[in-house]
Amino acid sequence: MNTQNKAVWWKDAVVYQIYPRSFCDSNGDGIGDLNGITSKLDYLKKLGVDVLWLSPVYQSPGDDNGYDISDYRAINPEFGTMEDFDRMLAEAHARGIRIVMDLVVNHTSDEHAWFMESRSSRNNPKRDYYIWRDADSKGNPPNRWASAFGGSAWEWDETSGQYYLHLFSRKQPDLNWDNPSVRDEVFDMMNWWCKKGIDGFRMDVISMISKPDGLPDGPEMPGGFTASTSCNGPRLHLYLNQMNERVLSMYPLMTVGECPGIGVEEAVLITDPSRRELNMVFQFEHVNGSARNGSKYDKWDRPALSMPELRETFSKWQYGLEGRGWNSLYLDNHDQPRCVSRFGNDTPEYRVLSAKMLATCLHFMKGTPYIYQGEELGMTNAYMTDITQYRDIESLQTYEFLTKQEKLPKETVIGYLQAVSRDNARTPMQWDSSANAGFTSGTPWIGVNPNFAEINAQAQTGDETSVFTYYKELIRLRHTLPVMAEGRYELIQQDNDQVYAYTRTIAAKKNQEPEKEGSGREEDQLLVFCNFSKDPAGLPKEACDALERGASRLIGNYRDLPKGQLRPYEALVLHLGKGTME
Ligand code: TEU
Ligand code: CA
Repeated sequence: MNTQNKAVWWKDAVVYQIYPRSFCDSNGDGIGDLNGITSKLDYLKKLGVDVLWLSPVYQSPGDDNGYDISDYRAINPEFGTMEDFDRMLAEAHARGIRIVMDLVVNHTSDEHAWFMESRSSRNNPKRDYYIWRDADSKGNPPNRWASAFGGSAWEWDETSGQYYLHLFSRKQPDLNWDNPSVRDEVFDMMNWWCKKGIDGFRMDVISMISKPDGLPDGPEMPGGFTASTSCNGPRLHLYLNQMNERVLSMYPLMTVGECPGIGVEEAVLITDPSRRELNMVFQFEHVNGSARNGSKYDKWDRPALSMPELRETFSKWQYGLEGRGWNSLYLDNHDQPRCVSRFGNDTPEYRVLSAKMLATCLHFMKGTPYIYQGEELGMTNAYMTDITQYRDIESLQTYEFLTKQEKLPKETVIGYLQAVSRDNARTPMQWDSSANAGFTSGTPWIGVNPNFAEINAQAQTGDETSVFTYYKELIRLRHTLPVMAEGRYELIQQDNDQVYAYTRTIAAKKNQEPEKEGSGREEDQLLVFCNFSKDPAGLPKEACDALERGASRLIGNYRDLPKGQLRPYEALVLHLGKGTME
Protein backbone atom coordinates (compact mmCIF):
# COMPACT_ATOMS: atom_id res chain seq x y z
CA MET A 1 0.00 0.00 0.00
CA ASN A 2 1.38 3.38 -0.93
CA THR A 3 0.34 4.81 2.41
CA GLN A 4 1.63 1.97 4.59
CA ASN A 5 4.22 3.49 6.85
CA LYS A 6 3.20 7.05 7.38
CA ALA A 7 1.91 8.09 10.78
CA VAL A 8 -0.86 10.06 9.11
CA TRP A 9 -1.47 7.46 6.42
CA TRP A 10 -5.18 8.35 6.33
CA LYS A 11 -4.56 11.76 4.77
CA ASP A 12 -4.48 10.42 1.23
CA ALA A 13 -6.64 7.39 1.88
CA VAL A 14 -10.16 6.73 0.60
CA VAL A 15 -12.56 4.90 2.90
CA TYR A 16 -15.37 2.58 1.81
CA GLN A 17 -18.23 1.96 4.21
CA ILE A 18 -19.82 -1.47 4.30
CA TYR A 19 -23.23 -2.08 5.84
CA PRO A 20 -22.67 -5.80 6.37
CA ARG A 21 -26.34 -6.75 6.51
CA SER A 22 -26.88 -5.46 2.99
CA PHE A 23 -23.54 -6.10 1.29
CA CYS A 24 -23.28 -9.76 0.31
CA ASP A 25 -24.95 -12.91 1.68
CA SER A 26 -22.77 -16.02 1.45
CA ASN A 27 -25.13 -18.65 2.89
CA GLY A 28 -28.56 -17.87 1.52
CA ASP A 29 -30.26 -16.73 4.73
CA GLY A 30 -31.01 -13.34 3.18
CA ILE A 31 -28.59 -11.46 5.46
CA GLY A 32 -25.23 -10.17 4.33
CA ASP A 33 -22.29 -11.57 6.30
CA LEU A 34 -18.51 -11.58 6.87
CA ASN A 35 -17.78 -14.34 4.37
CA GLY A 36 -19.76 -12.30 1.86
CA ILE A 37 -17.46 -9.34 2.51
CA THR A 38 -14.36 -11.55 2.14
CA SER A 39 -15.68 -12.79 -1.20
CA LYS A 40 -15.88 -9.20 -2.48
CA LEU A 41 -12.44 -7.99 -1.42
CA ASP A 42 -11.15 -8.29 -4.96
CA TYR A 43 -13.95 -6.03 -6.16
CA LEU A 44 -12.94 -3.46 -3.50
CA LYS A 45 -9.28 -3.83 -4.43
CA LYS A 46 -10.19 -3.16 -8.02
CA LEU A 47 -12.02 -0.01 -6.99
CA GLY A 48 -8.83 0.96 -5.17
CA VAL A 49 -10.07 1.93 -1.72
CA ASP A 50 -7.60 1.87 1.18
CA VAL A 51 -9.87 1.30 4.15
CA LEU A 52 -13.12 -0.49 4.87
CA TRP A 53 -15.30 0.79 7.68
CA LEU A 54 -17.72 -1.91 8.79
CA SER A 55 -20.98 -0.93 10.40
CA PRO A 56 -21.33 -3.00 13.61
CA VAL A 57 -20.80 -6.76 13.36
CA TYR A 58 -20.92 -7.47 17.10
CA GLN A 59 -23.44 -9.57 18.95
CA SER A 60 -26.74 -7.70 19.04
CA PRO A 61 -30.46 -8.34 19.32
CA GLY A 62 -30.79 -6.14 16.24
CA ASP A 63 -33.24 -3.52 17.46
CA ASP A 64 -31.27 -0.88 15.52
CA ASN A 65 -29.49 -3.23 13.10
CA GLY A 66 -26.46 -3.78 15.28
CA TYR A 67 -26.11 -0.29 16.79
CA ASP A 68 -27.43 -1.96 19.95
CA ILE A 69 -24.56 -4.16 21.11
CA SER A 70 -24.97 -6.92 23.68
CA ASP A 71 -21.37 -8.19 23.57
CA TYR A 72 -18.51 -6.08 22.22
CA ARG A 73 -16.15 -9.03 21.97
CA ALA A 74 -18.39 -11.41 20.05
CA ILE A 75 -19.53 -11.52 16.42
CA ASN A 76 -23.23 -11.52 15.63
CA PRO A 77 -23.94 -15.14 14.55
CA GLU A 78 -26.03 -13.73 11.69
CA PHE A 79 -22.76 -12.38 10.30
CA GLY A 80 -20.57 -15.41 11.05
CA THR A 81 -17.94 -16.29 13.63
CA MET A 82 -14.81 -14.73 15.08
CA GLU A 83 -12.82 -17.06 12.78
CA ASP A 84 -14.67 -15.59 9.81
CA PHE A 85 -13.77 -12.15 11.11
CA ASP A 86 -10.09 -13.02 11.52
CA ARG A 87 -9.99 -14.47 8.03
CA MET A 88 -11.63 -11.37 6.56
CA LEU A 89 -9.12 -9.17 8.39
CA ALA A 90 -6.17 -11.24 7.16
CA GLU A 91 -7.48 -11.35 3.58
CA ALA A 92 -8.06 -7.60 3.59
CA HIS A 93 -4.56 -6.94 4.96
CA ALA A 94 -3.10 -9.28 2.36
CA ARG A 95 -4.56 -6.93 -0.25
CA GLY A 96 -3.28 -3.81 1.48
CA ILE A 97 -6.77 -2.87 2.68
CA ARG A 98 -7.30 -1.72 6.24
CA ILE A 99 -10.30 -2.40 8.47
CA VAL A 100 -11.96 0.22 10.66
CA MET A 101 -14.52 -0.94 13.21
CA ASP A 102 -17.67 0.83 14.31
CA LEU A 103 -17.40 1.69 17.99
CA VAL A 104 -20.82 2.17 19.56
CA VAL A 105 -20.18 3.22 23.14
CA ASN A 106 -22.60 6.03 23.84
CA HIS A 107 -25.03 3.23 24.61
CA THR A 108 -25.22 -0.56 24.75
CA SER A 109 -28.11 -2.92 24.14
CA ASP A 110 -30.46 -3.44 27.07
CA GLU A 111 -29.43 -7.08 26.66
CA HIS A 112 -25.77 -6.33 27.43
CA ALA A 113 -24.62 -8.02 30.66
CA TRP A 114 -23.74 -4.61 32.14
CA PHE A 115 -27.28 -3.35 31.72
CA MET A 116 -28.90 -6.54 32.94
CA GLU A 117 -26.88 -6.22 36.14
CA SER A 118 -27.46 -2.50 36.33
CA ARG A 119 -31.22 -2.81 36.17
CA SER A 120 -31.37 -5.74 38.59
CA SER A 121 -31.41 -3.50 41.66
CA ARG A 122 -30.60 -0.01 42.84
CA ASN A 123 -27.55 -1.14 44.78
CA ASN A 124 -26.01 -3.35 42.13
CA PRO A 125 -22.34 -2.33 41.63
CA LYS A 126 -23.10 -1.65 37.95
CA ARG A 127 -26.14 0.54 38.69
CA ASP A 128 -24.10 3.64 37.94
CA TYR A 129 -22.88 2.30 34.57
CA TYR A 130 -26.06 3.81 33.11
CA ILE A 131 -28.08 6.96 33.70
CA TRP A 132 -30.86 6.31 36.22
CA ARG A 133 -33.15 8.97 37.67
CA ASP A 134 -36.18 9.14 39.91
CA ALA A 135 -39.55 10.15 38.51
CA ASP A 136 -40.56 13.76 39.18
CA SER A 137 -43.26 14.51 41.76
CA LYS A 138 -46.01 13.61 39.26
CA GLY A 139 -44.39 10.37 38.25
CA ASN A 140 -43.14 11.79 34.95
CA PRO A 141 -39.65 11.40 33.50
CA PRO A 142 -36.96 13.68 34.94
CA ASN A 143 -36.86 15.86 31.82
CA ARG A 144 -38.61 16.17 28.45
CA TRP A 145 -35.84 14.94 26.18
CA ALA A 146 -37.05 13.11 23.08
CA SER A 147 -35.49 9.92 21.83
CA ALA A 148 -34.04 10.30 18.31
CA PHE A 149 -36.49 7.63 17.15
CA GLY A 150 -39.60 9.22 18.68
CA GLY A 151 -41.20 9.32 22.14
CA SER A 152 -39.52 10.09 25.44
CA ALA A 153 -35.81 9.42 25.97
CA TRP A 154 -36.68 7.89 29.36
CA GLU A 155 -37.99 4.42 30.05
CA TRP A 156 -39.56 3.42 33.36
CA ASP A 157 -38.09 0.34 34.98
CA GLU A 158 -40.72 -1.34 37.10
CA THR A 159 -38.40 -3.58 39.12
CA SER A 160 -36.06 -0.91 40.41
CA GLY A 161 -38.54 1.97 40.31
CA GLN A 162 -36.48 4.48 38.29
CA TYR A 163 -36.22 5.80 34.77
CA TYR A 164 -33.19 5.13 32.55
CA LEU A 165 -32.02 7.38 29.74
CA HIS A 166 -31.95 6.23 26.11
CA LEU A 167 -31.23 8.89 23.50
CA PHE A 168 -32.05 6.29 20.84
CA SER A 169 -34.41 3.30 21.19
CA ARG A 170 -35.50 1.98 24.57
CA LYS A 171 -33.30 -0.99 23.83
CA GLN A 172 -30.26 1.35 23.66
CA PRO A 173 -29.66 2.62 27.21
CA ASP A 174 -27.01 5.37 27.45
CA LEU A 175 -23.81 4.55 29.28
CA ASN A 176 -22.73 6.84 32.09
CA TRP A 177 -19.33 8.07 30.90
CA ASP A 178 -18.88 10.07 34.10
CA ASN A 179 -18.27 6.75 35.84
CA PRO A 180 -14.52 5.94 35.54
CA SER A 181 -15.26 2.19 35.55
CA VAL A 182 -17.29 2.62 32.36
CA ARG A 183 -14.33 4.30 30.71
CA ASP A 184 -11.98 1.55 31.93
CA GLU A 185 -14.25 -1.10 30.43
CA VAL A 186 -14.57 0.71 27.10
CA PHE A 187 -10.83 1.37 26.81
CA ASP A 188 -10.02 -2.27 27.65
CA MET A 189 -12.37 -3.45 24.96
CA MET A 190 -10.83 -1.06 22.44
CA ASN A 191 -7.34 -2.28 23.27
CA TRP A 192 -8.54 -5.83 22.80
CA TRP A 193 -9.64 -5.05 19.22
CA CYS A 194 -6.47 -3.10 18.49
CA LYS A 195 -4.36 -6.04 19.59
CA LYS A 196 -6.28 -8.15 17.12
CA GLY A 197 -4.85 -5.87 14.44
CA ILE A 198 -7.72 -3.66 13.37
CA ASP A 199 -6.81 -0.29 11.90
CA GLY A 200 -9.16 2.21 13.45
CA PHE A 201 -12.52 3.20 14.81
CA ARG A 202 -15.54 5.10 13.56
CA MET A 203 -17.13 6.28 16.78
CA ASP A 204 -20.91 6.33 16.87
CA VAL A 205 -22.48 9.56 18.22
CA ILE A 206 -19.32 10.22 20.17
CA SER A 207 -20.31 13.89 20.55
CA MET A 208 -23.08 12.74 22.92
CA ILE A 209 -21.11 10.82 25.56
CA SER A 210 -20.78 13.65 28.07
CA LYS A 211 -24.18 14.64 29.41
CA PRO A 212 -24.59 18.21 30.73
CA ASP A 213 -24.91 18.53 34.49
CA GLY A 214 -28.55 18.63 35.56
CA LEU A 215 -29.71 17.32 32.17
CA PRO A 216 -31.51 20.57 31.21
CA ASP A 217 -34.26 20.60 28.59
CA GLY A 218 -33.44 21.85 25.09
CA PRO A 219 -35.49 23.54 22.36
CA GLU A 220 -39.18 22.56 22.13
CA MET A 221 -40.22 19.80 19.73
CA PRO A 222 -43.58 18.38 18.58
CA GLY A 223 -45.32 15.91 20.89
CA GLY A 224 -44.50 17.75 24.13
CA PHE A 225 -40.80 16.85 24.01
CA THR A 226 -37.62 18.87 23.73
CA ALA A 227 -34.36 18.16 21.96
CA SER A 228 -31.70 16.78 24.26
CA THR A 229 -28.74 18.95 25.19
CA SER A 230 -26.32 16.06 25.17
CA CYS A 231 -24.13 17.09 22.23
CA ASN A 232 -20.68 18.50 23.05
CA GLY A 233 -21.16 18.11 26.78
CA PRO A 234 -18.75 19.54 29.36
CA ARG A 235 -16.38 16.56 29.63
CA LEU A 236 -16.34 15.43 25.97
CA HIS A 237 -12.76 16.58 25.36
CA LEU A 238 -11.52 15.19 28.64
CA TYR A 239 -12.88 11.74 27.78
CA LEU A 240 -11.59 11.77 24.21
CA ASN A 241 -8.22 12.85 25.46
CA GLN A 242 -8.14 9.98 27.95
CA MET A 243 -9.16 7.57 25.21
CA ASN A 244 -6.35 8.87 23.06
CA GLU A 245 -3.80 8.49 25.84
CA ARG A 246 -4.91 5.06 26.96
CA VAL A 247 -5.72 3.48 23.58
CA LEU A 248 -5.45 5.43 20.34
CA SER A 249 -1.91 6.77 20.72
CA MET A 250 -0.51 3.26 21.01
CA TYR A 251 -1.39 2.06 17.50
CA PRO A 252 -1.23 3.54 13.96
CA LEU A 253 -5.00 3.98 13.79
CA MET A 254 -7.45 6.10 11.87
CA THR A 255 -10.20 7.57 14.03
CA VAL A 256 -13.35 9.38 13.00
CA GLY A 257 -15.96 10.58 15.45
CA GLU A 258 -19.57 10.73 14.34
CA CYS A 259 -20.63 14.07 15.76
CA PRO A 260 -24.24 15.18 15.44
CA GLY A 261 -24.68 18.77 16.56
CA ILE A 262 -21.07 19.74 16.05
CA GLY A 263 -19.84 23.03 14.58
CA VAL A 264 -16.47 24.03 13.12
CA GLU A 265 -14.93 25.29 16.36
CA GLU A 266 -15.80 22.11 18.28
CA ALA A 267 -14.45 20.08 15.37
CA VAL A 268 -11.15 21.93 15.56
CA LEU A 269 -10.91 21.08 19.25
CA ILE A 270 -11.41 17.41 18.43
CA THR A 271 -9.19 17.16 15.34
CA ASP A 272 -6.31 19.53 16.06
CA PRO A 273 -3.48 16.96 16.30
CA SER A 274 -1.76 18.82 19.12
CA ARG A 275 -4.80 18.26 21.35
CA ARG A 276 -4.60 14.47 20.99
CA GLU A 277 -8.21 13.50 20.54
CA LEU A 278 -9.41 12.14 17.15
CA ASN A 279 -8.22 12.41 13.54
CA MET A 280 -11.48 13.69 12.05
CA VAL A 281 -15.21 13.94 12.58
CA PHE A 282 -18.40 13.42 10.63
CA GLN A 283 -20.31 16.67 10.82
CA PHE A 284 -23.99 16.84 9.82
CA GLU A 285 -24.59 20.35 8.56
CA HIS A 286 -24.75 19.42 4.87
CA VAL A 287 -27.13 16.48 5.35
CA ASN A 288 -29.52 17.87 7.95
CA GLY A 289 -31.73 19.56 5.35
CA SER A 290 -32.60 23.19 4.91
CA ALA A 291 -34.62 25.21 7.38
CA ARG A 292 -35.35 27.77 4.65
CA ASN A 293 -39.10 26.98 4.45
CA GLY A 294 -39.44 26.44 8.17
CA SER A 295 -39.94 22.87 9.30
CA LYS A 296 -41.93 21.19 11.99
CA TYR A 297 -40.62 17.65 11.83
CA ASP A 298 -36.91 18.18 11.53
CA LYS A 299 -35.28 16.03 8.85
CA TRP A 300 -38.64 14.67 7.66
CA ASP A 301 -40.10 17.87 6.24
CA ARG A 302 -36.92 19.73 5.39
CA PRO A 303 -35.88 20.04 1.75
CA ALA A 304 -32.34 19.02 0.83
CA LEU A 305 -29.87 21.88 0.79
CA SER A 306 -29.83 23.76 -2.50
CA MET A 307 -26.46 23.93 -4.27
CA PRO A 308 -25.66 27.40 -2.87
CA GLU A 309 -26.52 26.19 0.65
CA LEU A 310 -24.45 23.06 0.17
CA ARG A 311 -21.56 25.16 -1.14
CA GLU A 312 -21.76 27.54 1.78
CA THR A 313 -21.74 24.67 4.26
CA PHE A 314 -18.88 22.75 2.68
CA SER A 315 -16.85 25.91 2.27
CA LYS A 316 -17.32 26.86 5.91
CA TRP A 317 -15.81 23.50 6.87
CA GLN A 318 -13.05 23.62 4.26
CA TYR A 319 -11.90 27.07 5.40
CA GLY A 320 -12.62 26.43 9.06
CA LEU A 321 -10.41 23.37 9.40
CA GLU A 322 -7.60 24.51 7.06
CA GLY A 323 -4.30 24.12 8.86
CA ARG A 324 -6.10 23.39 12.14
CA GLY A 325 -7.88 20.06 11.85
CA TRP A 326 -8.95 17.59 9.19
CA ASN A 327 -12.25 17.05 7.36
CA SER A 328 -13.99 13.84 6.52
CA LEU A 329 -15.92 14.10 3.27
CA TYR A 330 -19.18 12.26 2.70
CA LEU A 331 -22.51 12.50 0.96
CA ASP A 332 -23.84 8.99 1.64
CA ASN A 333 -23.91 6.60 4.55
CA HIS A 334 -26.28 4.05 6.08
CA ASP A 335 -28.36 6.82 7.72
CA GLN A 336 -28.82 9.02 4.68
CA PRO A 337 -30.81 8.81 1.46
CA ARG A 338 -28.79 8.21 -1.72
CA CYS A 339 -26.92 11.34 -2.80
CA VAL A 340 -27.79 11.01 -6.48
CA SER A 341 -31.47 11.10 -5.49
CA ARG A 342 -31.05 13.93 -2.99
CA PHE A 343 -28.52 16.29 -4.56
CA GLY A 344 -28.34 15.03 -8.13
CA ASN A 345 -30.92 13.74 -10.60
CA ASP A 346 -31.77 10.03 -10.57
CA THR A 347 -33.81 9.96 -13.78
CA PRO A 348 -32.33 7.65 -16.46
CA GLU A 349 -31.22 10.63 -18.53
CA TYR A 350 -29.09 12.28 -15.84
CA ARG A 351 -28.33 9.66 -13.20
CA VAL A 352 -24.84 8.75 -14.41
CA LEU A 353 -23.84 12.32 -15.20
CA SER A 354 -25.06 13.73 -11.90
CA ALA A 355 -23.59 10.88 -9.83
CA LYS A 356 -20.18 11.57 -11.36
CA MET A 357 -20.62 15.31 -10.88
CA LEU A 358 -21.37 14.89 -7.16
CA ALA A 359 -18.42 12.55 -6.77
CA THR A 360 -16.16 15.11 -8.43
CA CYS A 361 -17.40 17.91 -6.23
CA LEU A 362 -16.77 15.90 -3.05
CA HIS A 363 -13.57 14.04 -3.88
CA PHE A 364 -11.58 17.08 -4.92
CA MET A 365 -12.15 18.76 -1.56
CA LYS A 366 -9.62 18.60 1.23
CA GLY A 367 -10.16 15.80 3.71
CA THR A 368 -10.60 12.04 3.72
CA PRO A 369 -13.37 10.90 1.35
CA TYR A 370 -15.86 8.19 2.31
CA ILE A 371 -17.76 6.11 -0.23
CA TYR A 372 -20.83 4.23 0.96
CA GLN A 373 -21.52 0.85 -0.65
CA GLY A 374 -23.39 1.29 -3.93
CA GLU A 375 -22.53 4.98 -4.19
CA GLU A 376 -19.78 3.95 -6.61
CA LEU A 377 -22.53 2.51 -8.84
CA GLY A 378 -24.80 5.53 -8.61
CA MET A 379 -27.40 3.54 -6.64
CA THR A 380 -30.62 5.48 -6.04
CA ASN A 381 -33.29 5.79 -3.37
CA ALA A 382 -35.66 2.84 -3.21
CA TYR A 383 -38.91 4.87 -3.15
CA MET A 384 -40.79 2.12 -1.28
CA THR A 385 -44.50 2.88 -1.35
CA ASP A 386 -45.87 0.78 1.49
CA ILE A 387 -44.94 0.91 5.16
CA THR A 388 -44.67 -2.90 5.29
CA GLN A 389 -41.61 -2.65 3.01
CA TYR A 390 -39.68 -0.56 5.55
CA ARG A 391 -37.45 -2.19 8.19
CA ASP A 392 -35.67 0.69 9.92
CA ILE A 393 -36.76 1.39 13.50
CA GLU A 394 -36.53 5.14 12.95
CA SER A 395 -38.76 4.98 9.85
CA LEU A 396 -41.31 2.71 11.53
CA GLN A 397 -41.52 4.73 14.75
CA THR A 398 -41.72 8.01 12.84
CA TYR A 399 -44.52 6.64 10.65
CA GLU A 400 -46.48 5.67 13.79
CA PHE A 401 -45.93 9.04 15.40
CA LEU A 402 -46.73 11.18 12.37
CA THR A 403 -49.80 9.23 11.22
CA LYS A 404 -51.31 8.46 14.64
CA GLN A 405 -50.32 11.28 16.95
CA GLU A 406 -49.84 14.09 14.49
CA LYS A 407 -52.60 12.76 12.21
CA LEU A 408 -50.72 13.45 8.97
CA PRO A 409 -52.07 11.66 5.87
CA LYS A 410 -50.29 8.38 5.15
CA GLU A 411 -49.29 9.56 1.67
CA THR A 412 -47.55 12.57 3.17
CA VAL A 413 -45.57 10.43 5.57
CA ILE A 414 -44.67 7.86 2.91
CA GLY A 415 -43.47 10.82 0.85
CA TYR A 416 -41.15 11.81 3.71
CA LEU A 417 -39.83 8.26 3.99
CA GLN A 418 -39.23 8.01 0.26
CA ALA A 419 -37.12 11.14 0.43
CA VAL A 420 -35.09 10.57 3.60
CA SER A 421 -35.71 7.15 5.19
CA ARG A 422 -32.51 5.40 6.18
CA ASP A 423 -33.80 2.32 4.35
CA ASN A 424 -33.01 4.08 1.07
CA ALA A 425 -29.38 3.32 1.81
CA ARG A 426 -29.99 -0.14 3.21
CA THR A 427 -31.46 -2.01 0.26
CA PRO A 428 -29.11 -4.79 -0.88
CA MET A 429 -25.97 -4.01 -2.82
CA GLN A 430 -26.64 -4.53 -6.52
CA TRP A 431 -24.03 -6.98 -7.78
CA ASP A 432 -25.54 -8.21 -11.04
CA SER A 433 -28.80 -8.62 -12.95
CA SER A 434 -29.63 -12.10 -11.62
CA ALA A 435 -32.36 -12.72 -9.02
CA ASN A 436 -32.07 -10.44 -5.97
CA ALA A 437 -29.29 -8.55 -7.72
CA GLY A 438 -26.87 -11.36 -6.83
CA PHE A 439 -27.01 -10.31 -3.18
CA THR A 440 -28.52 -13.56 -1.90
CA SER A 441 -29.79 -16.89 -3.14
CA GLY A 442 -32.52 -16.70 -0.49
CA THR A 443 -35.04 -14.04 0.46
CA PRO A 444 -33.37 -10.70 1.27
CA TRP A 445 -34.17 -9.19 4.67
CA ILE A 446 -35.19 -5.98 2.88
CA GLY A 447 -36.38 -5.72 -0.72
CA VAL A 448 -33.91 -5.13 -3.54
CA ASN A 449 -34.29 -1.85 -5.41
CA PRO A 450 -36.22 -2.79 -8.60
CA ASN A 451 -33.71 -0.89 -10.77
CA PHE A 452 -30.99 -3.53 -10.21
CA ALA A 453 -31.19 -4.86 -13.77
CA GLU A 454 -29.84 -1.52 -15.06
CA ILE A 455 -27.74 -0.49 -12.06
CA ASN A 456 -25.31 -3.17 -10.89
CA ALA A 457 -21.62 -3.82 -10.37
CA GLN A 458 -21.23 -6.44 -13.08
CA ALA A 459 -22.48 -4.04 -15.74
CA GLN A 460 -20.11 -1.32 -14.56
CA THR A 461 -16.74 -2.80 -13.66
CA GLY A 462 -15.68 -3.35 -17.27
CA ASP A 463 -17.32 -0.21 -18.65
CA GLU A 464 -15.01 2.77 -19.19
CA THR A 465 -17.95 5.18 -19.00
CA SER A 466 -19.52 3.84 -15.80
CA VAL A 467 -19.88 5.53 -12.44
CA PHE A 468 -17.69 2.75 -11.00
CA THR A 469 -14.82 3.50 -13.39
CA TYR A 470 -15.14 7.19 -12.58
CA TYR A 471 -14.81 6.58 -8.82
CA LYS A 472 -11.85 4.31 -9.50
CA GLU A 473 -10.17 7.16 -11.34
CA LEU A 474 -10.94 9.65 -8.55
CA ILE A 475 -9.32 7.30 -6.04
CA ARG A 476 -6.29 6.78 -8.25
CA LEU A 477 -5.87 10.54 -8.62
CA ARG A 478 -5.99 11.06 -4.85
CA HIS A 479 -3.20 8.54 -4.47
CA THR A 480 -1.10 10.17 -7.18
CA LEU A 481 -1.54 13.94 -6.88
CA PRO A 482 -0.32 15.57 -3.66
CA VAL A 483 -2.43 18.65 -4.44
CA MET A 484 -5.57 16.54 -4.12
CA ALA A 485 -4.73 15.53 -0.57
CA GLU A 486 -2.90 18.63 0.61
CA GLY A 487 -3.90 21.61 -1.51
CA ARG A 488 -5.59 24.63 0.01
CA TYR A 489 -9.29 24.99 -0.89
CA GLU A 490 -10.50 28.28 -2.29
CA LEU A 491 -13.99 29.09 -3.49
CA ILE A 492 -14.40 30.89 -6.82
CA GLN A 493 -17.61 31.98 -8.56
CA GLN A 494 -19.23 32.55 -5.18
CA ASP A 495 -22.44 34.04 -6.59
CA ASN A 496 -22.97 31.54 -9.38
CA ASP A 497 -26.24 29.78 -8.64
CA GLN A 498 -25.67 26.86 -11.02
CA VAL A 499 -21.98 26.13 -10.83
CA TYR A 500 -20.06 25.13 -7.70
CA ALA A 501 -16.44 26.01 -8.46
CA TYR A 502 -13.30 25.96 -6.36
CA THR A 503 -9.56 25.64 -6.62
CA ARG A 504 -7.02 23.56 -4.73
CA THR A 505 -3.48 24.86 -4.58
CA ILE A 506 -0.10 23.88 -3.18
CA ALA A 507 3.32 25.32 -3.57
CA ALA A 508 5.37 23.03 -5.79
CA LYS A 509 7.71 20.97 -3.62
CA LYS A 510 11.18 22.32 -3.03
CA ASN A 511 14.14 19.96 -2.96
CA GLN A 512 12.99 18.30 -6.13
CA GLU A 513 14.95 18.13 -9.35
CA PRO A 514 15.58 21.62 -10.63
CA GLU A 515 12.82 22.75 -12.96
CA LYS A 516 13.63 22.96 -16.64
CA GLU A 517 14.08 26.47 -17.74
CA GLY A 518 11.07 28.24 -19.21
CA SER A 519 8.61 25.62 -18.10
CA GLY A 520 7.35 24.92 -14.64
CA ARG A 521 5.32 26.93 -12.20
CA GLU A 522 5.72 27.81 -8.58
CA GLU A 523 2.56 26.04 -7.63
CA ASP A 524 0.31 23.17 -8.51
CA GLN A 525 -3.35 24.02 -8.93
CA LEU A 526 -6.60 22.23 -9.64
CA LEU A 527 -9.72 24.06 -10.78
CA VAL A 528 -12.99 22.23 -10.17
CA PHE A 529 -16.26 23.17 -11.92
CA CYS A 530 -19.53 21.40 -11.17
CA ASN A 531 -22.79 22.30 -12.86
CA PHE A 532 -25.49 21.25 -10.40
CA SER A 533 -28.34 21.77 -12.86
CA LYS A 534 -29.79 20.13 -15.93
CA ASP A 535 -29.50 23.43 -17.78
CA PRO A 536 -26.28 24.43 -19.48
CA ALA A 537 -24.27 27.09 -17.64
CA GLY A 538 -21.83 29.67 -18.94
CA LEU A 539 -18.23 28.46 -18.76
CA PRO A 540 -16.71 30.40 -15.85
CA LYS A 541 -13.98 32.83 -16.77
CA GLU A 542 -11.47 31.07 -14.51
CA ALA A 543 -11.85 27.99 -16.72
CA CYS A 544 -11.28 29.99 -19.90
CA ASP A 545 -8.23 31.71 -18.38
CA ALA A 546 -6.74 28.46 -17.16
CA LEU A 547 -7.21 26.82 -20.54
CA GLU A 548 -5.50 29.78 -22.20
CA ARG A 549 -2.60 29.39 -19.80
CA GLY A 550 -2.17 25.79 -20.87
CA ALA A 551 -4.17 23.96 -18.24
CA SER A 552 -4.94 20.34 -19.02
CA ARG A 553 -8.20 18.50 -18.47
CA LEU A 554 -7.62 16.16 -15.53
CA ILE A 555 -11.00 14.46 -15.39
CA GLY A 556 -14.60 15.19 -16.29
CA ASN A 557 -17.90 13.47 -16.91
CA TYR A 558 -18.08 14.35 -20.62
CA ARG A 559 -15.57 13.03 -23.15
CA ASP A 560 -14.21 16.37 -24.24
CA LEU A 561 -13.72 19.93 -23.13
CA PRO A 562 -16.81 22.14 -23.03
CA LYS A 563 -17.20 24.74 -25.74
CA GLY A 564 -18.33 27.99 -24.16
CA GLN A 565 -20.83 26.31 -21.87
CA LEU A 566 -20.87 23.66 -19.20
CA ARG A 567 -23.36 20.98 -20.24
CA PRO A 568 -26.09 19.51 -17.98
CA TYR A 569 -24.52 18.25 -14.72
CA GLU A 570 -21.07 18.69 -16.21
CA ALA A 571 -18.08 18.27 -13.94
CA LEU A 572 -14.71 19.40 -15.18
CA VAL A 573 -11.37 19.49 -13.41
CA LEU A 574 -8.47 21.43 -14.90
CA HIS A 575 -4.86 21.07 -13.82
CA LEU A 576 -2.42 23.95 -13.93
CA GLY A 577 0.69 22.32 -12.72
CA LYS A 578 4.38 22.04 -12.86
CA GLY A 579 5.24 21.67 -16.48
CA THR A 580 2.23 23.48 -17.89
CA MET A 581 3.17 26.70 -19.67
CA GLU A 582 2.64 30.11 -18.16
O1 TEU B 1 -26.50 7.79 14.10
C1 TEU B 1 -26.68 8.91 14.86
C2 TEU B 1 -27.46 10.02 14.28
O2 TEU B 1 -27.48 11.09 14.83
C3 TEU B 1 -28.26 9.93 13.05
O3 TEU B 1 -27.67 9.96 11.86
C4 TEU B 1 -29.41 9.03 13.25
O4 TEU B 1 -29.45 8.00 12.33
C5 TEU B 1 -30.64 9.82 13.22
O5 TEU B 1 -31.67 9.00 13.60
C6 TEU B 1 -30.95 10.40 11.89
O6 TEU B 1 -32.25 10.89 11.86
C7 TEU B 1 -25.78 6.73 14.63
C8 TEU B 1 -25.79 5.57 13.67
O7 TEU B 1 -25.13 5.93 12.49
C9 TEU B 1 -27.21 5.15 13.45
O8 TEU B 1 -27.33 4.14 12.47
C10 TEU B 1 -27.74 4.66 14.77
O9 TEU B 1 -29.11 4.37 14.66
C11 TEU B 1 -27.55 5.70 15.88
O10 TEU B 1 -26.27 6.29 15.88
C12 TEU B 1 -27.69 5.04 17.23
O11 TEU B 1 -26.62 4.18 17.45
CA1 CA C 1 -25.92 -14.71 5.46
